[in-house]
Amino acid sequence: ANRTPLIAGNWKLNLDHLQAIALVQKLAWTLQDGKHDHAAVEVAVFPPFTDLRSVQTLISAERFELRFGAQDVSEHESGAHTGEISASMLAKLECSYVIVGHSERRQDHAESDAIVGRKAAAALRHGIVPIVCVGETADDLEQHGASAVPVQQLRDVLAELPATGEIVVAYEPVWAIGSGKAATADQAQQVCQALRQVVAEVRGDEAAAATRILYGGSVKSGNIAGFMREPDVDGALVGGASLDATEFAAISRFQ
Ligand code: G2H
Repeated sequence: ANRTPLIAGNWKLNLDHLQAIALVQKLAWTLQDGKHDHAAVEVAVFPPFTDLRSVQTLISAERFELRFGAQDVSEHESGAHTGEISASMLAKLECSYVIVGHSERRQDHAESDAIVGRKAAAALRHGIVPIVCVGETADDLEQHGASAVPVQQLRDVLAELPATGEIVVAYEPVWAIGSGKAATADQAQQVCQALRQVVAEVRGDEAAAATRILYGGSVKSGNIAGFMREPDVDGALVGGASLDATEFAAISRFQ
């Protein structure tokens, strides 16, 4: 299948505003210096909400080919939901993507698969591609093996979605997040293959062949090549290593 790889940088709760702008600029220049082919490998950054307007202004003024998105979105369209940011707000900021169901949201904010699914549905209603995160904890891994929990999470999220509309899936084993202990390429492939099978069951073979499935969890320049060699791994969701322009650019060229 000819799926365009996606390298997504999830900044989480990091950097102040000026650092955010500086990072986008340095990343864009580093990619340009390396003659990065954005049509061949998509690169996207996910700053905190408060940086999105400036990031959008910089990217459009400089005609950078970088994509960007938000780290979360409300399931609601508008109304009495203090502190929430809607998908229509993100669409007006020209966000291409939004991350939903990151394990840190699931853990810290008790987000269920139903909530994650409704957030993804809200994104789709406004033309934003949701990056749906799934993954097992160390306990899940011990009790059920690697794929059972992420497979069930994805089934439950897809149940909330219309049958069509582009989504990206991110497999992030919770035990590999920020721990420096990434899954092996082979482990990632096993689970990503199982997740593609779920997409095939729910949305059909054609959609499954077109859907990008990312691996996330302690990805860095030293291990990205191994993941990208796997047939069902179509890119990476990168946390810590996305905060350094040189390192993230290296990941974007798979080395
Ligand atoms: C997983 C990942 C980014 P890190 O959370 O989503 O973070 O690369 O720091 O493990």
